[in-house]
Amino acid sequence: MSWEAVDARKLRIQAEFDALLANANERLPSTNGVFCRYRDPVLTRDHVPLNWRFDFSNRTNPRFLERLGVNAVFNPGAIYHDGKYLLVARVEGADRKSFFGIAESKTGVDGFRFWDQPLDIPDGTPPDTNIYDMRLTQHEDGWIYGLFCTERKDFSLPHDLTAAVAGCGIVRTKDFQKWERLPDLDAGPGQQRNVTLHPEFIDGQYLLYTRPQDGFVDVGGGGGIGWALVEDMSRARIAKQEIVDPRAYHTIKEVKNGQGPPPLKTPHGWLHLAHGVRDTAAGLRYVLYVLLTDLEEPWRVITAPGGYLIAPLGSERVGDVSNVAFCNGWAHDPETGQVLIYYASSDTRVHVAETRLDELCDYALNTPPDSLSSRGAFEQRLALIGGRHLPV
Ligand code: M1P
Repeated sequence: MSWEAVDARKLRIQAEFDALLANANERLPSTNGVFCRYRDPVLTRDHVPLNWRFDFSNRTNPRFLERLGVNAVFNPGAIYHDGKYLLVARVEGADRKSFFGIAESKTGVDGFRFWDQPLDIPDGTPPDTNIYDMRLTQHEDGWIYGLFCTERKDFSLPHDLTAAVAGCGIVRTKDFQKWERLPDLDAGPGQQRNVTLHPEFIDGQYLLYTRPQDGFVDVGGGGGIGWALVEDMSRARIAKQEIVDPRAYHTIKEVKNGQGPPPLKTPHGWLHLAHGVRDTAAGLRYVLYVLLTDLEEPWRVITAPGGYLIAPLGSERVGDVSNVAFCNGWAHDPETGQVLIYYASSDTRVHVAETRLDELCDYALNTPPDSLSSRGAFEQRLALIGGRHLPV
């Protein structure tokens, strides 16, 4: 290929990248009144800075070939910080390994741009094989914590090359520049994924939402989303965990579920967003649902609307792991009440859904629970058609 052709390709790739980052997003009309989707994903693999993929030197890369491919950008932790929306996204290379990148936007719905350098998280002890899905919590102790999954080979099964162990890694920062890695959560026997830190102390202790699981993929006897107390995040250890939100037969969370971002405080209770998983002939299906728990005892569910709030729709349904909606980050602006839900579709890209805290509370308080049978669901539908109050 000639120098001219290489230069032309370089210019085209740079121009496409610049156009993508300048692209204004468009809010779509809401179909259910609870939230609005946006036309375009807010983060994709194409948003990753070009110098994370290409060596731009004519001397060492005269053909301008991609040196390190990026497969997907998904499952970001989110925070509204210093008047900006920050996403700590899972950036997955072509080699399947993930790392974190921070992307920033003024609007929260478009213009996300990755910071120049990916996040430098010190290696764990023992070393991590893969790290992903950070949940960010601005805690009342003054730190911003990032809890993420650390995956390692299960050396008790050396011949099973799929055998892995999931645990909870912990970092903290005050300014998103300096990060301190703390020891991994000691959760006793079993595995953990989808661990989230509650933003307030409970009797002077830290509250974690957990997801005990027997295997790396199968939760086995793990009964659902749990909670546990921790005295000190710099030596986080849980002695006892109890289930807050159990799995249930013939629901959206029959196979497993997991806490999403930290809950939001509302006048009615703590508002939680979680994912529920069921099995189908086409594989697992992940959807997002809402829960409200007590303000004083956040482990006590007050109301649990039946069904899902967000399920993968249209092109969201297709990707690396199809039929998945997953969320570990949302951002609440207390001045306007706006809530931006950053959900990833099919382990491939990140979207935003816009809603308000009062609308989510209305949804949570006035959507009837799963009746657990067709007859019960029919009666709920009949009550709605007949204009009768729906019991919640
Ligand atoms: O592939 C779907 C999701 O699977 C896992 O979630 P869970 O632990 O609930 O099964 C995670 O690996 C998540 O990253 C992924 O999006």
